[in-house]
Parts: sequence; structure tokens; C-alpha cells
Amino acid sequence: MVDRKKLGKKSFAVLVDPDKVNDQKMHHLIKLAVDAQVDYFLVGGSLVISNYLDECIQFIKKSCDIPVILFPGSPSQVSKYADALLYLSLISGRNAELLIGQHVVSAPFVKQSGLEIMSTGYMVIDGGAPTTVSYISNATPLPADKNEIAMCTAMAGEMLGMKLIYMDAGSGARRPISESMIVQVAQKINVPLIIGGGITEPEKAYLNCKAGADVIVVGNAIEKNENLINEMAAAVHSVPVIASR
Ligand code: 1GP
Repeated sequence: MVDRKKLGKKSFAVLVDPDKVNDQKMHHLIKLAVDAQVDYFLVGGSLVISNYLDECIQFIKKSCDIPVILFPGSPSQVSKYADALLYLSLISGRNAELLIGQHVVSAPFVKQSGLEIMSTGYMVIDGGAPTTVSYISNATPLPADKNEIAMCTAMAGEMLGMKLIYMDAGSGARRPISESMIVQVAQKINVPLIIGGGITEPEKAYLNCKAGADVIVVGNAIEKNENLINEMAAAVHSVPVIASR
């Protein structure tokens, strides 16, 4: 993600919830993703109930070259078959467990996995309805209209050494993150900015990239209509390449 940002390229990531897919669905989704030149598969969810995580990742890895990045809702969602792990610290919340506690407990296991570890300042932004992530995290989401708080939080995350900032309105958010918040945050950080939650229209994905997002993540909308993959990826990749700061 860092390399693509340096080249000024915008990326599109499809979020796969292992609870909602099987080999047959994945087969179809992978074909669409390859054709659309999707940049990443993010795999994970706030709650993963099934045992399909390892299998799902192995299935993707044997079917295509699209990198698989874990987006874990808990330390149990670590799979050695993935390429990398978003090592999330919930910096928008004040729940010590999700800031550092779970990391301490799982550190030896995570290190042993051999995965590329991508330290990520994870910011949950109020998306207009309680989402699984806001409930599970037991942390108040950052208010959607408080751009300054978002900006300062992202800056603090970057200065603490985080290599990515992920602003998430939560899966199925009623209201995705505003472009004005994205602009304000993107202007103040140099690390890649990932945006997700409630993005249902290719136009919104495009506008988010124009506002400064480097990676767009879409899950729900694609679960409902897989054919959106192509339009979403095309919208993200159509944003003019601008050399990085
Ligand atoms: C959720 O950012 C992701 O954590 C994607 O959200 O499922 O609403 O696209 P959606």
C-alpha cells in the first residue's frame, strides 16, 4: 500500500467476510476481481463464526495473485496463509484492550505467523447506525462531523509510528465517511489512508479518492451485487495519478 501511494496510485480492496462465502461463491468473486484488477482482498470481520477463514484464504491464494490481507476483528482471526495482517489499534476509542491489550496477549503468536505486519491506526467513525464493530469494540465512534478530532487522531497515529490509517464507518454504515473529513485528514498525514464502510456507489468511491483516500474498501455492497466490483475498481483506478508528497 505504501509503494502504491508513492506512485500516486489509488487502490481498491474487496472485503470478504468468511462467514458469508463458500468455495463456489469465492470462485465467482475471484474471477470478477481478477477481471476488474482488484488490488487487494481484505479478509475478516468483527465476528467470524465459521471455520472457513484458513480455507477461504487458501482458496484465494491458489486461484489468483491478488494479495490477501487479514482484517481481523479479534486475535483469533490470524491465518498464516495470508500475505499480510492489518495490525489494528483502535485509536478512535478509549478501550485499552483494543488499543494495546489484545496485542500484548497475541504478540508471540502474531510474530510467529511470519505474516507481513502492517501497523494500522484504526478509526471508527459514526456511520449513522450502530454497526457490529461499534458494538463489539465497546468504544464510542468518532462523531461524523468532528473533522478536527479525526485529523488530530490520524496525526497522532502517524506520529506514534503507525504505517497506515484506516477510517471505517463500519460495515453496512448508513452514512459513509464524508469527503470533507477525508480531505482534512489526508492533508495532514503522509501514510496511506484507507476508507471503508457504507460505500455503495462507484461515484462515492471516486470522490473519496479525489478527496485523498488511497485505498477504498467495499464489502456489503459487493455481497449484494457482485457485478459492482468492476465499476468500483474502474472508478477508483480512474482517479488521475498524482506523485506523492
Ligand atoms: C467495513 O470498511 C468495511 O469494516 C467495509 O464496509 O461492508 O459497508 O462496504 P462495507
